[in-house]
Amino acid sequence: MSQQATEQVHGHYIGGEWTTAGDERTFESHDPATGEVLATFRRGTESDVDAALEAADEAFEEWRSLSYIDRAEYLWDIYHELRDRHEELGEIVTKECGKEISEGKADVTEAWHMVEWAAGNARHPHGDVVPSEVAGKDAYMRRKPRGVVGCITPWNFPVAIPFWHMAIALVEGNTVVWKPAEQTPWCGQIIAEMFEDAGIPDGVFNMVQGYGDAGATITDDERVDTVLFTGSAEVGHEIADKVGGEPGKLAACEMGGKNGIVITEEADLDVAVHAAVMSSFKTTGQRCVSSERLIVHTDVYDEFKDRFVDVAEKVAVGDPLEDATFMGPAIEADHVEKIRRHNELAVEEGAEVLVDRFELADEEIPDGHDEGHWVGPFVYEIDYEPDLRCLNEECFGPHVALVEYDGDVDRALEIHNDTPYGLAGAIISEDYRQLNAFRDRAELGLAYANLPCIGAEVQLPFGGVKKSGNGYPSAREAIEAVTERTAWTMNNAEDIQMAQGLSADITMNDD
Ligand code: UN1
Repeated sequence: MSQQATEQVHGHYIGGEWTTAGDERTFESHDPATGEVLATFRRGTESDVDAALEAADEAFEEWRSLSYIDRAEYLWDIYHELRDRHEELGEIVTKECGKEISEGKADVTEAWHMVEWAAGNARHPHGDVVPSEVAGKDAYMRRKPRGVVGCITPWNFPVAIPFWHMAIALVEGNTVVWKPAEQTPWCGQIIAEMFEDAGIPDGVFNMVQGYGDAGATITDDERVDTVLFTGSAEVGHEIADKVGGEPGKLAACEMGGKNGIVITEEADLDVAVHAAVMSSFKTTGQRCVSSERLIVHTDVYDEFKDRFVDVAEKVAVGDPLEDATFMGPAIEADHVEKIRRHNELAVEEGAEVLVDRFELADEEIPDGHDEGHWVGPFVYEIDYEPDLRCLNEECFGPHVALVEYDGDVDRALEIHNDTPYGLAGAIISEDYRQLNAFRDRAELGLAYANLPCIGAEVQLPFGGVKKSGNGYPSAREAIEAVTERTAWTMNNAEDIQMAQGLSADITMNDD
């Protein structure tokens, strides 16, 4: 499938075949900047998921018996295709999910970085040689694939996150059934075509397009051994709850955050403003790691506020395909409504609004883009109180609170940690003791110093604590979720000797 929208209805990729069997219902992918229909897709049903799981289950034995390096070869083909088609795919990402073009391209770059990590890792050691108390014994920790992995991915990183999940799962010897986000099926289609082009054996990789009902059918099925999920806390917790009740099944879920940046009295305010603007407004605030709370020391509060507000007033919202754009549109009309509700909630809870560009001025909306889902920065200040919903609930938009604090870094940490989430965050300070205090005590999976809290590299573990996640569905940590460990102990001696001083003598009644 190329850049042109087509009349064709695109199907699922199951057992090495494209299929439009099953339900007649379809859905469309739209450009969030124009409202234009990009392509039409078949909506997956229980029977499509069933066929995909059957194919994945059947393909597993043969796939697992290949060497790591042979499995990785298929991924190397995809790595090259992602690189060769960087510009084209970056534009498709931007058209389908509205991220500005540097972000569209970075999504594709992040995808090939993950493929490179996973395929390169095929040649690295995959276990440990473990010493034994008994000289005649060799002990090892080995890994084997779990089986069928169900992958459910979000729209905001429509190329990168599928590869966070699938590159690792496949190289480790699992087969995959994947449901892309319903907002970005075009990216899903292209990724499936890449697996087909790479000649991956039938049934090893399967894709079913559709909505949450298709996703739930995947996660609920007993043939699925591991679920990898990245998306909303609501869905993630439902999956974690259900899967937790099924012995032998695992779920690694990465959900949202109510991420904060602490700006202390020792901050360099150039760095603080830059980091806060990037973290709050890049991707129109629609990253799990975007910041929605700026916790600022009273000594630098007024100056930081003036400077941050000044940039938030002017930051360029517009056509995401234009290089000069900083923020593209929100993903869909319902999401704009959700952002509106969060902005209103803050006001109801006593916020002092500093910037309200929720309704953009007519002249800010690019020509021919009237049907886009436009929304600009919303910045407010509010006195900290533990129970404020606006400081606890994730908006997933360009909606950010300034909270003033007085006292030492412990006070900042107390406010910072007072949310149910714990994904990403940052501290801006020139004082290494403050930085170290944040590093050690901020309740987070991803902590940054003098940087934005977005933009993690793929070789780092990615995931959160508290409500933000229960596992790390990316890179090294995904290996834990898609493999079983075996402690393999082998005796090289001629007799049996036990550890821990345990007697190996067998005594009998007539001894
Ligand atoms: C997400 O926030 O949904 O760290 C994923 C980052 C990206 C991934 C973000 N590498 O900002």
